[in-house]
Amino acid sequence: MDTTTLASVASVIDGKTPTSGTEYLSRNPADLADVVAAVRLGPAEDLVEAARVARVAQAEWAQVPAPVRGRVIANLGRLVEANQETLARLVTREIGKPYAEALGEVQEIVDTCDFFLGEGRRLYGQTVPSEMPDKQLFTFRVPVGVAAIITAGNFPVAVPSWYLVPALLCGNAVVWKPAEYAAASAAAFAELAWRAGVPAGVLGLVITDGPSTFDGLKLALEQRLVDKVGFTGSSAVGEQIGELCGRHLQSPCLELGGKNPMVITEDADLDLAVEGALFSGFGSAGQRCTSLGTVIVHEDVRAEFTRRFDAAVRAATVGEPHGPILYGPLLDQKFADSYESTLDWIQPHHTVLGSTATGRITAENPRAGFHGEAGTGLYYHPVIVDGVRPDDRIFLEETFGPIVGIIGYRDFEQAVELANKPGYGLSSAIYTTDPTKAFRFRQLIGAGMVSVNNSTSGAEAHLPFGGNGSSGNGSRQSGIWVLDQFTRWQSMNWDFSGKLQKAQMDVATV
Ligand code: UN1
Repeated sequence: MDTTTLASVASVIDGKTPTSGTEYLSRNPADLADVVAAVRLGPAEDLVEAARVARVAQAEWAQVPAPVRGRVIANLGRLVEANQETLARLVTREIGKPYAEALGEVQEIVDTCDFFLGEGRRLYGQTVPSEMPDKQLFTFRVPVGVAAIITAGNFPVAVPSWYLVPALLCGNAVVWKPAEYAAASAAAFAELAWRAGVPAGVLGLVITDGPSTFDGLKLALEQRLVDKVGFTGSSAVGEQIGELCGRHLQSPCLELGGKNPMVITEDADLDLAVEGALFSGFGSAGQRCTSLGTVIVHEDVRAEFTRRFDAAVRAATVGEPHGPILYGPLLDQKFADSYESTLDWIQPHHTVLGSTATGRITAENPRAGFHGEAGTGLYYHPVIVDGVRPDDRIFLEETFGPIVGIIGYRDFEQAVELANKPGYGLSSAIYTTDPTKAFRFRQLIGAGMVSVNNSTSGAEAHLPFGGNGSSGNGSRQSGIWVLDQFTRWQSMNWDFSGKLQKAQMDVATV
């Protein structure tokens, strides 16, 4: 895979590139002068056309035996593995993800392919007993049809693979709309999928901006060209997508934001908790949906935890993504702009304990540009906000940046109540040496994912991934559970008695 020549990126529909559109420059956030790709943003019609093509191609793809589709997924896994470093380098260059994390991200695709390649030989249905003699009941998984997958750019290839791989394996066609600021990474991944044997019509790549995506999706749904929508992104946009799908009686797969809490009990191993808070609060510059939002720490250990956490943050390096860093720049200018407004909320009434690589307390300036020349990259200091209050925006809203709040608690039930308060329900963590508290936390927390003595981020690719409340509609990705998103159950009953046996009426009484 040669990504150095990937200078222009556009929609690819049925193997062809439409020509209309406006130009957007995908820039390296570590060095804004470095243009990664000229991205052509197509009109809403691109999405409709891709869905039209997909509708036709899907009928044929569904006839390909599932084990053969599994072979295609196996090919994809092998190709991604063979191109792991090239793809990771492109991801790092395009969104500033630390190279070590980018390698891990690409590995997540390989893991997903590993998991699903064998599923082609299973996709089990069931045989079910009937209430009547000489009659047999069955269930089958059937593909949903055409899936429109709209993904974010913070995980520009791994999270899309969570949708694409199972959707294709199950016999669906996919129209994929990646984030425009990560379009080059997406195009490189799609290229590998086509090379692996996914037919051109079965996977369409659509590069449009937000409003055109929404318009295109609306039209495609109205024309009954899309049967399932998968969306990873903000809760606000997720609500709009949910509303649109609901009008067509569809239930989308929504993977939205998070304000993920970490409870630290009085008996916790504080060094372990500091490590977990550092990784999940500041890894990927806090731009994971699973990033840590607020530490909820017992008052007996709060001062000590805060001291150690602050020291760890001060010791960490922020900077060039290929260096030995904790995190690099923010993803893109629009994320930097929105993070700037978060910094505006916290300024007036908080003690800001964050620090820079050089150890300067950031209270005076938790703003950009401390690595390299000012203005060259979208770099931000890490910020710890001690003493957040339960009705503060910083406690309630996702920030998607390198900022972590701290709040104290006295009573365990109160800690769980605080953990649930923001109304998101994606990931959560508890650091404790008391198994009773760990289980109690698991029972009471509203999150889809719970870590015990581990960070809120870093989910493995074969457990159900997803959230509740503002984090999603309860749909789950990853592992076998995602099959329920991309197949529908069909039941069959077969009466071989040679007479009409009426269910509920002709049943033998005992
Ligand atoms: C996301 O940020 O959308 O659990 C997904 C994690 C990753 C996935 C994050 N494996 O941190």
